[in-house]
Amino acid sequence: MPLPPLLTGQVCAITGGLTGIGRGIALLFLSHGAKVGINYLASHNASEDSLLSSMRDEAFQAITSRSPHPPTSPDDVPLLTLSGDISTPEAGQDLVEQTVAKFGRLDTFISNAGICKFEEFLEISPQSFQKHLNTNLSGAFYAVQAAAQQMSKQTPQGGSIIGVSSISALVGGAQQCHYTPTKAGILSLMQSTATALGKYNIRCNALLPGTIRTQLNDEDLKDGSEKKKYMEGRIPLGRLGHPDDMAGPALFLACGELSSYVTGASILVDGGAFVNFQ
Ligand code: RM4
Repeated sequence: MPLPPLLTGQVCAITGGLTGIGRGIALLFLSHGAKVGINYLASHNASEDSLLSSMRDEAFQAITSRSPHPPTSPDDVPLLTLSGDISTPEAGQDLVEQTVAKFGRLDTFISNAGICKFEEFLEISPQSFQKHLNTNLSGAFYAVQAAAQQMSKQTPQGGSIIGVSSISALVGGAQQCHYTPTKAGILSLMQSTATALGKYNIRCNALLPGTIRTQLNDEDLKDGSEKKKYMEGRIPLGRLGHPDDMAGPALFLACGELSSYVTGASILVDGGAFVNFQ
């Protein structure tokens, strides 16, 4: 028996929502009755048009499988898609403003957009370092600030902010020296914003995905590679994660009925990898 819709009428916005973890969360939230705005980086994916239209179709099916009153066609799915480069302050503001203009308010905001290019530390250029910092950490800061400005002024006041950090906030990665500090930064951002925003009834929490198979690690974890075999071997649940594995924990944090006293927390979703030392 599927769960009943848990986010009926809620408005959510997600950065980096067209692919990977962001897309998985957006689809589950839509199926639970939420209205969703997503941001994505234009032309970042060769198949952008087909990703956009397949998302509407998948959302339509997901909603139909759960809701007693599904929309009549994929065109009626309450999904807003906006392109924008999240490393600029304007992209986060635009996502918040347009989501509110279309759906009326903002209940949950998920800062998810991120990049990771696996590179040897001795070869990381200043440009590559800056790009990781600007997209992953500055982008999260600007977008979360825009979301919090909206949530603090709306009636009823408040909301839930989720920062997609990583197991990489807690452990190192030899080819991720430009990336892991940004993920530690997002964890820290959620801790500080939780303390700053409690007075506005805004909860802030970090999600820490383990090794989730997405386009970020397409090359690093390609089928048949030693690295893929190694990673699968050190995960007690015996498999890499799937974007859908992140969606349930995000739903918990979005749903006030389930998590109203949870703020400043972090949820590690890694199949047990972190604790599996020996
Ligand atoms: C994660 C973690 C994973 C890696 C991705 C790209 O945060 O380090 O192992 O595959 O980043």
